Amino acid sequence: MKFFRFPRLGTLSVHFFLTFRMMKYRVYLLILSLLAFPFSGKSDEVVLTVDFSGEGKPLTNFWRASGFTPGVQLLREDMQLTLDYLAAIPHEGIRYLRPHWLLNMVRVEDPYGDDPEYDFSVLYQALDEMVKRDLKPVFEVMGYPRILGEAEGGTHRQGAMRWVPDFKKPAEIQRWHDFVRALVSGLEARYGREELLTWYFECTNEPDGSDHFWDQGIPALLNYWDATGEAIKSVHPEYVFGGPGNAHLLSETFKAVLDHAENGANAITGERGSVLDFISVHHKARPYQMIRMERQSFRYVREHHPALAELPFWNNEADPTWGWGEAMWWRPNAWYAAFLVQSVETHLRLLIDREEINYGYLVNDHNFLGDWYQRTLLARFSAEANPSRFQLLPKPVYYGMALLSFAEGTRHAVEGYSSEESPVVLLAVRRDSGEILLLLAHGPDFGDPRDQVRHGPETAEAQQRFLESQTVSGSIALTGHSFTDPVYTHIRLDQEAGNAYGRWQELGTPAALDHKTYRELLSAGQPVLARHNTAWDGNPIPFSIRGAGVSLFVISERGAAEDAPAPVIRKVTSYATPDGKWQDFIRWTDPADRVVAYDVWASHDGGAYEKINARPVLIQGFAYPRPEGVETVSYRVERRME
Ligand code: 8U8
Repeated sequence: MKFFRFPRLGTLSVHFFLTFRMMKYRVYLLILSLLAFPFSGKSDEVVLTVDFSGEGKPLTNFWRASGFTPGVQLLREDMQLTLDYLAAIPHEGIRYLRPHWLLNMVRVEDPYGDDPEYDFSVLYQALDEMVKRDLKPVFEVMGYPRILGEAEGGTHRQGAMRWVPDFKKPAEIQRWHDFVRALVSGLEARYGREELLTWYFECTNEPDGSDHFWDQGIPALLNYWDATGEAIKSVHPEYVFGGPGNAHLLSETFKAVLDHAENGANAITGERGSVLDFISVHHKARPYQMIRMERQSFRYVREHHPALAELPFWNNEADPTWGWGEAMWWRPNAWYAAFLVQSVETHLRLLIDREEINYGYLVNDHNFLGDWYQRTLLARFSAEANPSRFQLLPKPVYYGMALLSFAEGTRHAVEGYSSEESPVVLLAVRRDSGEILLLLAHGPDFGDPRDQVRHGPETAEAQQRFLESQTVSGSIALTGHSFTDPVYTHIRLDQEAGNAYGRWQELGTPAALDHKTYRELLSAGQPVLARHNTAWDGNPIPFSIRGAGVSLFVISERGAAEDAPAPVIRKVTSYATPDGKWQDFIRWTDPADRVVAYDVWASHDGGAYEKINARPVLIQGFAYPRPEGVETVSYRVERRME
């Protein structure tokens, strides 16, 4: 059995000079972990059944989003390669991005004069990077223009003198209104009305969170709200504005915004009520705990503001815990991918079905730039001497988003969970293509994902041991389908399959990656095609997952994708690597609306085409560290049938 050690944990077990207090603390921790994991080594046997004969319920991807901060990172090349990766997730599996502080990119001269001029060019440059990849913002109206020239009356914020209105003063509220109107009109002129109708505008992030986000109190926030909402609507009444994206469950700010939206005196129109097109909250927890928090927030709305209860309800920072930058051992592992699937499945089963919530978007804030242990989709490697050059390795959480992207169509009920809070969940979907998709996730609850930050490495080790001792096996029985010559495909992501982090550890945790290692780790991280278009006899499909994992089973009619036109390469972008070489990212689209595995072929300097992927590619993109000395490369992408 492979045991993947967290490198920062290994050395800490032997300490000769423990103080008495530390000893006491360790004994306490030991007792705590024994109490927390009384059933170590649990092995579940589960028989799941799905009947596809009924109509099912429509399922569209309501989790196709991510977030990061600050927005100015869009101008960095490592974020741009990250965006290439997001755009390569099939079926627009990530379409929306929610960056903070976008307005810090705006510049203004003479903000207090009669006719202030705003310069949006840097903001446009940043948004262009998203829009050209078909990514759309959840546009938080957040941040403050930087003052050019004389900055009299400005406020020092985020490294510059900025125009920060006092939202208690009517003249400044009006000025902010006019600024937001100029902003949205400018966006409309640049990107078009049709495009903006697909965006979302949101208030400033977590106004009940730290002062860093909002420090003017609730009455001023409500004035900001009116000015922002009315300005957006004045450009087009169907542009969407919502919030409040509160950090704390049922906070005063959350309640005040709801009350103001329904009953408040509007600071701009003088009428009753304010704009609120969707309600957003931030509840970060393990899936079943997260559901309880969202249920509490939603029930508050239904009870106190029934008029708002039909609005789309979002959790747009639906992470396992807060603290994106703090190291957590489970982030490079399949548990985080399983968490995503569990989160989607529990939202459907326990909130959307039971509470009849009009659910908006479930957004994980997981697109930060950082390492294996931080809240990132890709682990970043770079040389200290040249931080603008980098290599990126997709983590299981990235491929989790990719596997989830296929889950659209009609969903069918699953029977056979051992309890309502089952550690193994299944999404059963019939796609419009006719494929049946079974997305199975095993994400055992190992305790609080923050415990490593609170209690240190021993707790993390205990959690990891517990997780790895949990296995589940069983089968999925299907009825009510009508295939004539079915085949099935099995894609795995777990401790053995798609574990680039594990391979990186076996290689001795190199801080810098040479080209060969980079290529090897890119390949090791890909989910594994355990079976591909294998005849299916209709019998229950067996599964087995040790530790955390995600398994995607796809059942389809044999040869169904064979006649579809070939995939089309959309873009090849070159980025420098830390060792002075080049990597190309090849991105394509595929007219076949199916779960497909690809091969990528390259011709170097006009030579014969050779296959450059060691293993089948399951996304619509491929990073290729180019061999040294090669000047031009042409690419071709093919669907793999066998
Ligand atoms: C300390 C803290 C507690 C909490 O409940 O929520 C927080 C949210 C806390 C600190 C920061 C905070 O900011 C949001 O969450 C961040 C995070 O790292 O979890 C980021 O994901 C977000 O950008 C930020 O909105």
